Amino acid sequence: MATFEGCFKDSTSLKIAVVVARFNDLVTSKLLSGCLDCLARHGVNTSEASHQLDLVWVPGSFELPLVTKNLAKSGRYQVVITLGAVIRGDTPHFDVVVNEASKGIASVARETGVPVIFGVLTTDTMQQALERAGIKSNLGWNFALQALEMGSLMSVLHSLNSSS
Ligand code: INI
Repeated sequence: MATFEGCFKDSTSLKIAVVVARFNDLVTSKLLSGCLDCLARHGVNTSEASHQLDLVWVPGSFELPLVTKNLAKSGRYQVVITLGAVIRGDTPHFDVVVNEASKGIASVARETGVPVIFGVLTTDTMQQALERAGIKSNLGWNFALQALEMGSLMSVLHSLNSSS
Protein backbone atom coordinates (compact mmCIF):
# COMPACT_ATOMS: atom_id res chain seq x y z
CA MET A 1 0.00 0.00 0.00
CA ALA A 2 1.27 3.45 -0.85
CA THR A 3 0.23 6.52 1.10
CA PHE A 4 0.47 9.99 -0.39
CA GLU A 5 0.07 13.22 1.50
CA GLY A 6 1.12 16.83 1.38
CA CYS A 7 3.55 18.38 3.82
CA PHE A 8 4.46 21.90 4.90
CA LYS A 9 8.23 21.84 4.61
CA ASP A 10 8.45 22.64 0.88
CA SER A 11 6.27 25.74 1.02
CA THR A 12 9.09 27.97 -0.19
CA SER A 13 8.92 26.40 -3.65
CA LEU A 14 5.19 26.94 -4.23
CA LYS A 15 3.88 29.79 -6.33
CA ILE A 16 0.59 30.96 -4.83
CA ALA A 17 -2.19 33.35 -5.85
CA VAL A 18 -4.66 34.76 -3.34
CA VAL A 19 -7.92 36.19 -4.72
CA VAL A 20 -9.86 38.32 -2.26
CA ALA A 21 -13.39 39.74 -2.51
CA ARG A 22 -13.77 43.37 -1.41
CA PHE A 23 -17.45 42.89 -0.48
CA ASN A 24 -17.61 42.67 3.34
CA ASP A 25 -14.05 43.95 3.40
CA LEU A 26 -14.19 44.22 7.19
CA VAL A 27 -14.19 40.40 7.21
CA THR A 28 -12.17 39.57 4.11
CA SER A 29 -9.26 41.85 5.03
CA LYS A 30 -8.99 39.99 8.34
CA LEU A 31 -9.10 36.63 6.55
CA LEU A 32 -6.32 37.91 4.32
CA SER A 33 -4.19 38.95 7.33
CA GLY A 34 -4.58 35.50 8.88
CA CYS A 35 -3.81 33.84 5.56
CA LEU A 36 -0.64 35.89 4.98
CA ASP A 37 0.51 35.35 8.56
CA CYS A 38 0.26 31.58 8.15
CA LEU A 39 2.02 31.62 4.77
CA ALA A 40 4.85 33.77 6.13
CA ARG A 41 5.31 31.49 9.15
CA HIS A 42 5.68 28.55 6.80
CA GLY A 43 8.45 30.21 4.85
CA VAL A 44 6.48 31.78 2.00
CA ASN A 45 7.88 35.15 0.91
CA THR A 46 4.93 37.49 1.51
CA SER A 47 6.83 40.74 0.97
CA GLU A 48 5.72 43.34 -1.59
CA ALA A 49 8.61 42.26 -3.80
CA SER A 50 7.74 38.56 -3.58
CA HIS A 51 7.80 36.49 -6.77
CA GLN A 52 6.20 33.65 -4.85
CA LEU A 53 2.89 35.23 -4.00
CA ASP A 54 0.43 37.38 -5.98
CA LEU A 55 -2.65 39.07 -4.60
CA VAL A 56 -5.73 39.86 -6.68
CA TRP A 57 -8.79 41.82 -5.49
CA VAL A 58 -12.26 41.30 -7.00
CA PRO A 59 -15.50 43.18 -6.23
CA GLY A 60 -17.40 40.30 -4.60
CA SER A 61 -17.48 36.54 -4.13
CA PHE A 62 -19.53 36.17 -7.30
CA GLU A 63 -16.47 37.28 -9.29
CA LEU A 64 -14.09 34.79 -7.63
CA PRO A 65 -14.57 31.89 -10.12
CA LEU A 66 -13.84 33.87 -13.29
CA VAL A 67 -10.67 35.47 -11.97
CA THR A 68 -9.55 32.24 -10.31
CA LYS A 69 -9.99 30.40 -13.62
CA ASN A 70 -7.87 32.99 -15.39
CA LEU A 71 -5.08 32.61 -12.82
CA ALA A 72 -5.27 28.82 -12.67
CA LYS A 73 -5.13 28.52 -16.47
CA SER A 74 -2.08 30.81 -16.66
CA GLY A 75 0.16 27.97 -15.46
CA ARG A 76 1.95 30.37 -13.11
CA TYR A 77 0.51 29.03 -9.84
CA GLN A 78 0.54 25.69 -8.04
CA VAL A 79 -2.36 26.70 -5.83
CA VAL A 80 -4.97 29.46 -5.65
CA ILE A 81 -6.64 30.61 -2.43
CA THR A 82 -10.01 32.37 -2.68
CA LEU A 83 -11.23 34.53 0.20
CA GLY A 84 -14.72 35.96 0.56
CA ALA A 85 -17.57 36.49 3.01
CA VAL A 86 -21.20 36.02 2.06
CA ILE A 87 -23.56 37.07 4.83
CA ARG A 88 -27.20 36.08 4.63
CA GLY A 89 -28.76 39.10 6.29
CA ASP A 90 -32.23 39.45 4.79
CA THR A 91 -31.29 39.10 1.15
CA PRO A 92 -32.12 36.21 -1.18
CA HIS A 93 -29.01 37.33 -3.12
CA PHE A 94 -27.12 35.20 -0.56
CA ASP A 95 -28.09 31.90 -2.20
CA VAL A 96 -27.25 33.12 -5.68
CA VAL A 97 -23.81 34.39 -4.67
CA VAL A 98 -22.96 31.31 -2.55
CA ASN A 99 -24.07 28.86 -5.24
CA GLU A 100 -22.18 30.60 -8.02
CA ALA A 101 -19.03 31.03 -5.93
CA SER A 102 -18.93 27.48 -4.58
CA LYS A 103 -19.84 25.68 -7.81
CA GLY A 104 -17.67 27.98 -9.89
CA ILE A 105 -14.61 27.57 -7.69
CA ALA A 106 -15.02 23.79 -7.53
CA SER A 107 -15.27 23.55 -11.29
CA VAL A 108 -12.15 25.69 -11.84
CA ALA A 109 -10.13 23.20 -9.79
CA ARG A 110 -11.55 20.23 -11.65
CA GLU A 111 -11.14 21.79 -15.11
CA THR A 112 -7.61 23.13 -14.66
CA GLY A 113 -6.12 20.56 -12.26
CA VAL A 114 -4.91 23.41 -10.06
CA PRO A 115 -6.05 23.11 -6.45
CA VAL A 116 -8.28 26.00 -5.41
CA ILE A 117 -9.03 26.60 -1.74
CA PHE A 118 -12.63 27.60 -1.01
CA GLY A 119 -12.05 30.29 1.59
CA VAL A 120 -15.48 31.84 1.42
CA LEU A 121 -17.27 32.24 4.75
CA THR A 122 -21.04 31.74 4.52
CA THR A 123 -22.79 32.95 7.64
CA ASP A 124 -26.14 34.27 8.82
CA THR A 125 -24.73 37.36 10.51
CA MET A 126 -21.75 39.72 10.41
CA GLN A 127 -21.02 38.72 14.02
CA GLN A 128 -20.60 35.05 13.00
CA ALA A 129 -18.35 36.06 10.12
CA LEU A 130 -16.15 38.21 12.35
CA GLU A 131 -15.89 35.39 14.90
CA ARG A 132 -14.43 33.20 12.13
CA ALA A 133 -12.16 35.98 10.88
CA GLY A 134 -10.30 36.76 14.05
CA ILE A 135 -12.56 37.34 17.06
CA LYS A 136 -12.53 33.64 18.00
CA SER A 137 -10.32 32.08 15.37
CA ASN A 138 -9.10 33.20 11.98
CA LEU A 139 -10.04 30.75 9.26
CA GLY A 140 -7.73 32.64 6.91
CA TRP A 141 -4.96 30.74 8.70
CA ASN A 142 -6.63 27.40 8.01
CA PHE A 143 -7.22 28.24 4.35
CA ALA A 144 -3.50 29.00 3.97
CA LEU A 145 -2.54 25.69 5.60
CA GLN A 146 -4.93 23.81 3.34
CA ALA A 147 -3.38 25.56 0.35
CA LEU A 148 0.15 24.55 1.37
CA GLU A 149 -0.96 20.96 1.94
CA MET A 150 -2.77 20.75 -1.40
CA GLY A 151 0.06 22.43 -3.32
CA SER A 152 2.49 19.95 -1.83
CA LEU A 153 0.22 16.95 -2.40
CA MET A 154 -0.35 17.85 -6.05
CA SER A 155 3.41 18.09 -6.67
CA VAL A 156 3.86 14.65 -5.09
CA LEU A 157 1.14 13.27 -7.39
CA HIS A 158 2.56 15.03 -10.46
CA SER A 159 6.04 13.64 -9.88
CA LEU A 160 4.50 10.19 -9.43
CA ASN A 161 2.62 10.49 -12.74
CA SER A 162 5.64 11.78 -14.62
CA SER A 163 7.90 8.98 -13.36
CA SER A 164 5.47 6.17 -14.31
N1 INI B 1 -20.72 39.53 -2.37
C1 INI B 1 -20.08 38.98 -1.33
O1 INI B 1 -18.89 38.65 -1.44
N2 INI B 1 -20.73 38.77 -0.16
C2 INI B 1 -22.05 39.10 0.00
O2 INI B 1 -22.59 38.89 1.13
C3 INI B 1 -22.75 39.67 -1.08
N3 INI B 1 -24.16 40.02 -0.93
O3 INI B 1 -24.77 39.69 0.08
O4 INI B 1 -24.73 40.62 -1.83
C4 INI B 1 -22.03 39.90 -2.29
N4 INI B 1 -22.64 40.45 -3.35
C5 INI B 1 -21.91 41.02 -4.45
C6 INI B 1 -21.60 39.98 -5.52
O5 INI B 1 -20.58 39.09 -5.06
C7 INI B 1 -21.10 40.63 -6.81
O6 INI B 1 -19.91 41.36 -6.56
C8 INI B 1 -22.13 41.60 -7.44
O7 INI B 1 -23.38 40.95 -7.58
C9 INI B 1 -21.64 42.06 -8.85
O8 INI B 1 -21.52 40.96 -9.75
